[in-house]
Amino acid sequence: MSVKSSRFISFEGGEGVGKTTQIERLKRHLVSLQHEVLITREPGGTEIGEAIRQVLLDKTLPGMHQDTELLLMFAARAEHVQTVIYPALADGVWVLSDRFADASHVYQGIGRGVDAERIDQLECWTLGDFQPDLTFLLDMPVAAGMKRVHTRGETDRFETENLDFFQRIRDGYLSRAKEFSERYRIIDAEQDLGVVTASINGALEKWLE
Ligand code: Z5A
Repeated sequence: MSVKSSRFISFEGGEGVGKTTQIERLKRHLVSLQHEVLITREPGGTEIGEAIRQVLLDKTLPGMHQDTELLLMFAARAEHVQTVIYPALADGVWVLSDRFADASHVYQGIGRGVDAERIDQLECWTLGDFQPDLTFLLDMPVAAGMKRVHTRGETDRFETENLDFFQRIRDGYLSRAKEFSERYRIIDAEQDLGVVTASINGALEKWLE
């Protein structure tokens, strides 16, 4: 794949950390710098991926086996990279994704307890060595993030999990950020909206230097 000046940036973190809000703000910033930008998300980002997302988030379908959950995440991802992400990057478009493969390592691996080797195998099959160029981990205490989500109202199948699960997710992301520190930037997501945005823009500028 020949990539022009494009970059692939993912946003990760637990519940209610502000990924969706900040990704829109980063897009505005990048557009002001004359970049062409595509926002996408996982699970989702394609017609097939969005249909898979509905199944994955449906809380009237409790008790989904962890292997099924993992395979559906990677099925949606295969469609996403092949039909949206790779073509956009090849066209010189910056791609900002609300979650990517790190989420499978953390939610299905550390959260659900799926064997890490299985996740690595699926990742190798569907992505080869393709990774985000940069990953923003929006980090904040679990209870504060859940409070934000619950004031929003309706919850999905994941959001019905307990505090222990989400603490494992937070810890899992922090240890992944440490392991892949060259591409991860940890952002304190508990700060005011504008401060979080400034931290992200500042980290991006440094990364681009
Ligand atoms: N999942 C998985 O298990 N495996 C995988 O491989 C993948 C995903 C890819 C769907 O993800 C679920 O899929 C997710 C992981 C799993 N599990 N859950 N739950 P999602 O990204 O669609 O759902 P989410 O993580 O729950 O996102 P969210 O709840 O929409 O949160 P967010 O996008 O990070 O936050 P937000 O919508 O921007 O903000 C939440 C609220 O807080 C909103 O009212 C904002 O106005 C407010 N907010 C945001 N920032 C601030 C600040 N700084 N101060 C005050 N208030 C703020």
